[in-house]
Amino acid sequence: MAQVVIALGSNLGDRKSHLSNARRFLSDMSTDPLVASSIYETEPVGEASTHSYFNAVCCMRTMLPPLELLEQLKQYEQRYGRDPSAPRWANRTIDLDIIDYDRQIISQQRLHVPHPEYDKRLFVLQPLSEIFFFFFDFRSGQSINSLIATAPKIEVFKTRVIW
Ligand code: A4P
Ligand code: MG
Repeated sequence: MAQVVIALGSNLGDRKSHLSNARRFLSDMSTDPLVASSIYETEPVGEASTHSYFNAVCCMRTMLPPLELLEQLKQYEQRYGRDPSAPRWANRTIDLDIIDYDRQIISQQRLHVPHPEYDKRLFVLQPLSEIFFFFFDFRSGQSINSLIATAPKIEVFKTRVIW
């Protein structure tokens, strides 16, 4: 059984509903109760992203191997309005990224885990620190607080949105 951290992001349409629906989907897939962070409103990173985001992080458990899990996430994104031909980092209804899969390093054409650059993204690190206070990057040994301190600064607000 693998413990998996998924990052959720939405900056198009009804962002709260997109996150809530995706949370239910992850919960249904998880063999154990899902652990979810609060929703954070975050400044968009990258030129192709123009609207502010709702971001969150969930931790699930699954028997699915990494590539099968990725396939499920990609199918879900397309069912829920994500345009697969949009350029990288474009505005999106829902983005589901595998941040960590059972503390493994995976380097395949379609899947890189830990997710590239998650350790420099406050929109992932801040919600991650809420559910995993003792998280550390197992490659560098850096604690989550130290990653947060050194990541490029963007505006990140913890919301009280119930989801
Ligand atoms: N892929 C490789 N590794 C992974 C992985 N660990 N998890 C491949 C998921 N997918 C992975 O990803 C494109 C392809 O990467 C997939 O088909 C898969 O085979 P994608 O998630 O569909 O596209 P993307 O999101 O545009 O690219 P990427 O690299 O995931 O970018 P990010 O990191 O998601 O950045 N600003 C704020 N504030 N909040 C955000 O959430 N997100 C982005 C996108 C930009 N700016 C943002 C946010
Ligand atoms: Mg992504």
